[in-house]
Amino acid sequence: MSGSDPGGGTDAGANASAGIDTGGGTDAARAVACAPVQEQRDFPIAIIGAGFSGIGAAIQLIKAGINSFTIFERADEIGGTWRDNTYPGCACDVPSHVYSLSFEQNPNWHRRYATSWEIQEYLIDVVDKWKLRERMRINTEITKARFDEQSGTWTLTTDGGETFTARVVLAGVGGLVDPSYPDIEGMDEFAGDMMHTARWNHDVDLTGKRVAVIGTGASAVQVVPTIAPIVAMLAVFQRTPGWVVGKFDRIYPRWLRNFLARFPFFLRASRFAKYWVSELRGPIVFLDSKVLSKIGTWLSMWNLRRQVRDPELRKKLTPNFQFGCKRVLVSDDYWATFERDNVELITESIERIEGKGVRTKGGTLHEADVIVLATGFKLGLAESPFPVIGRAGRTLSEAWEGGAIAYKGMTVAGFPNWFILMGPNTGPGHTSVLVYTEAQISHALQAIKKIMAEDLKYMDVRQEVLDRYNDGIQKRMKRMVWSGCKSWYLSEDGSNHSLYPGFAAEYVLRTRKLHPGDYEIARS
Ligand code: N01
Repeated sequence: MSGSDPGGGTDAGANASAGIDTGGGTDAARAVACAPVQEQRDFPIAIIGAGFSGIGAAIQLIKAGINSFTIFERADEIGGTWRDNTYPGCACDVPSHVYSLSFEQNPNWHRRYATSWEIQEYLIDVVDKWKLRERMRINTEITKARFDEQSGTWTLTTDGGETFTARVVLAGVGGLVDPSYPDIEGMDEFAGDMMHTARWNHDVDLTGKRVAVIGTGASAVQVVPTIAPIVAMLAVFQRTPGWVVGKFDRIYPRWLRNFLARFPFFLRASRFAKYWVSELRGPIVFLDSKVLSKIGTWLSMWNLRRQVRDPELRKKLTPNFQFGCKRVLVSDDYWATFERDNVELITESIERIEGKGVRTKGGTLHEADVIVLATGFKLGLAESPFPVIGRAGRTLSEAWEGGAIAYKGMTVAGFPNWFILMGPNTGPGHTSVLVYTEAQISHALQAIKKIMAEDLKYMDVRQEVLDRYNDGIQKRMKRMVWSGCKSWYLSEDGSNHSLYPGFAAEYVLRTRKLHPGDYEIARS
């Protein structure tokens, strides 16, 4: 991995003169900074979540010379998605040279699309390099956050009943974290093993077993081809077929990895090229354009034709919604798996689950020893992750009654100094989410610097600024392809509070500069 010296704190001198705590700022800050971090209860900055966004934010704080922060992580290890998703075949579906932190680029990816364990190892290496564990409280779930207007501080309560205070909170709790379990009758009756892809039970050996997979989304297209060769029988229950394009994955040979490590310019060039290829292809995936969708459809149909010869099977696997409407799936071998003798595609709806397997509407019982639920996630960024109580006692859930909205995906009126990472309308359907996350981190960092340098009590985005921004986002949504079908992108009422309707580059430009006028500012 490359990157600047973690101990260095690049702008420490400049920030100290601006009043930011670099270990030598104001008295209060100095006292805070001098206490061992594990004993502290009061922080200028708290980060919630030690996934990609929390880790990225912590590094950028350190690089800016801001050392007084802590990270709360509810699990016993860092990594978020990449700690939790360990199902066979789990891998990134965005090229790893782009799906990694720009300030911690990694020449050592073993393949174009890294496996989940390699991404998790990368994150652990980054955390160790920056000594972030010293600033972390693992096994500590934040269960409530309350803002006190008088002091301009957030009080965070943990599952253990402890309380901590912070001036600024960076909430990096993730968008797709908690598994979504289907509501199928008889789930409790199943006599075999049942597991969700996002909570894989590695004690269950699938070798020679009859396995039923429910769901055919991004997780299924990875797990199905991986387990098919080892199981006795695989029944895949498809409710809606998805568009699948070729992955063209490949192993990066040692000489190439050595070359990229030796000449980081080429590593950056690879990232740059992959980023722009995905950006330029973006409109095919997100614009509601018949012409562009045709290109996507053609590419996917070509992929189907090269993988499946049986016309009946092809028909069953062909989606009937516009390309891009649901997340486009990426795989070189998912469709081909259905040509195997031990794999069956079941398109009849599920009636119920019974002790011996899955019964479909026509009355057939598909016997199984193991059921795998590849049924996706609850959309975390559509709702408050835990009670968050802002100014005048209003909760974030109340503020989001009509749908989750945040100014530039980060700040909500009435919740001062609370910055969401991977917040509403900041997900991409076409490129690496980390491009957005990094833009949010640098935006929040500008606000933090201002708050600390000017000793502000708080910055609270103006309601009218937030509303205007959200109106613009929702207006643009009408030109996007996502409303034509049902997917996790959409809330119950059909509105989209998850994806950003445009290019990543445009979002980055839009968030590049903090405009203090957009915020109500309270001074100490
Ligand atoms: O979940 P999904 P996922 N009966 O919601 C079906 C990210 N991700 O875990 O389409 C029967 O896409 C449901 O059917 P339908 C990525 O952003 C990334 O696969 O609603 N079926 C669907 O087929 C992705 O978009 C990677 O009709 C039921 C499936 O379950 C997101 O996570 C890897 C059902 C759920 O598909 C979610 O992907 C994996 C029921 N009751 C995931 N309920 C990377 O590589 C649901 N389904 C980075």
